[in-house]
Amino acid sequence: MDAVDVLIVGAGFAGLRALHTFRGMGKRTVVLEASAGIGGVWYHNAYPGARCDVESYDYSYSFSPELEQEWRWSERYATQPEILRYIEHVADRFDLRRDIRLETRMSSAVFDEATDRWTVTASTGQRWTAQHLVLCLGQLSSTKAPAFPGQDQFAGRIIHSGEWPRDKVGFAGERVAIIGTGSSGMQMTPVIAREAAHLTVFQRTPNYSVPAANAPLTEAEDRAVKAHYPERRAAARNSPTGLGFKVNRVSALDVPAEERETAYEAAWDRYGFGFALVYHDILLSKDANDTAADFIRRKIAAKIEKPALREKLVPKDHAFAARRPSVDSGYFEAFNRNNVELADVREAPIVEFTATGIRTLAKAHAFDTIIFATGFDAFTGSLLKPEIVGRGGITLKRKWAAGPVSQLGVAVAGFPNMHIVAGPGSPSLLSNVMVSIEEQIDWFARLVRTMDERGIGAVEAEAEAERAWVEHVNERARETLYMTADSYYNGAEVAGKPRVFMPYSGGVRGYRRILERCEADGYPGFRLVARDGRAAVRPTAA
Ligand code: N01
Repeated sequence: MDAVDVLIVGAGFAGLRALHTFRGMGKRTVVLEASAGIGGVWYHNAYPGARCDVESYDYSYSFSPELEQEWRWSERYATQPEILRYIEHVADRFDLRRDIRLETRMSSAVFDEATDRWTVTASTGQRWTAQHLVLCLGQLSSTKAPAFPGQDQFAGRIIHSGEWPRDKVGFAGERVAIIGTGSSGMQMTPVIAREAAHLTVFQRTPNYSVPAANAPLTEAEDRAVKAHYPERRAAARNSPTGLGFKVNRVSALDVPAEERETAYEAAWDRYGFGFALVYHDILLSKDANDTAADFIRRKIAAKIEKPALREKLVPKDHAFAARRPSVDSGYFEAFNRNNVELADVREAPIVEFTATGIRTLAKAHAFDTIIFATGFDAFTGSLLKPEIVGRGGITLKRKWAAGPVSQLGVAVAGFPNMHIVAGPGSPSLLSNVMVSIEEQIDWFARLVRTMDERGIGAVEAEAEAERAWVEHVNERARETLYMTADSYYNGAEVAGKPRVFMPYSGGVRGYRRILERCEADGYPGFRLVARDGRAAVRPTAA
């Protein structure tokens, strides 16, 4: 059994950053990765059209000015292959691979109260002990696929967007089905439509989308960004979303309709997600939201030639951005093609899969390939897959049976020295997750340094603090429209999942201040236990 200081689970963006940081502190560090390659979601979501919906310059590491200057992004929104190349480059440039164990899935982690260390067992049978367990498991890494009657009978291929095969999948001459119209379904639709003989998109809930306005990055743009990268990073960190957009303090309801229209028009086809920030209350007030939603509906409708399709594709049943909207490149326009068909499963539900395709209440469709773009068991799915056993034999599954609870989204009472990156209770998927993971990892690193300096063997969230944080997360969510729609933000994506709001909606800047205050005040809400005696110690406030 190998002994390390820090054991990291997951070799995506977060895991690699954690490895670089902890190893840089002189810690013996190992990363376990279940897959055959590094990259996390960017390894698995290799479907046609997959690309980031955060601008490339912002969806990248900020820890190395040299890396920032060297790497040349080719497009405003990078494609999946380019992002994976970036991740591979980072792994090589910082010599990370030697401490990553691929095809090594953590099956269990058990905390030993006598030694304050975790014993981690992998699918390969290998075992490690570690003082710190850093969970970089991803928020959208546990795929979710419906089980339709007759699914096994289907003679063609079934592929999930989040488990895309490593070999190139071709669709030339094929009849293809896509089930699901979230970001994955919306991104792949126009690309597969161009290749396949026929494409049928099965839609349950029409989704809002704003245009990506993707474009190649010119040399001049690249030089301009690189000349001011620190300022750009600071703007991202100090914006609510981590995307660098300033919030307009004005209410959508306080300006005349024509002025509002002009403002929406200026942001449309330009700012991607930034569209949601044109007015500060778009996500806070239903009336304000209606103004933005109405604008988007008109824009979407104008792209769709057939009136009957327009009626079906335009989102109506939820507020804009209450569920995650998409940032698309030609999704709605794809339905103007002769080879693309919409199957509305609310109108005609899927009855069963057959040997040749899918039978709905309306008709039998024949397919060669069926793609599940049906999403993920978000936030908690991958954290609850392994058996994680804390003090007194309590499992994380049992502790979170009624929904995830944590202190500041980073630690769980009963699970000392377990550090969760971008998990529930933190801004996570409501932010540019790159900003969130780097800030959390740096915070963990400073916490570990403090522990070393003060002879502290274990740090653990206090149950009372955890209750207060969960209440605060809910309080902030109640100020928004997020709970007005069923979504993976609130556990509605999986039947039987606890219906609680998962991410922290107080923004990355506000969240960072809370973490920094906690650190400056000597970690209130955490119990720090000395390595030798068993006495709790409290580092003095900075
Ligand atoms: O998954 P989703 P996704 N029958 O959960 C439908 C990130 N991401 O993979 O809405 C029929 O959003 C479901 O219908 P409904 C991003 O954070 C980022 O698309 O539940 N349909 C929905 O339409 C994103 O939000 C990028 O009614 C069924 C779809 O499947 C997140 O990943 C790109 C069904 C699932 O949508 C997840 O996106 C891609 C059923 N039984 C993804 N079950 C970037 O650009 C589910 N659906 C970076």
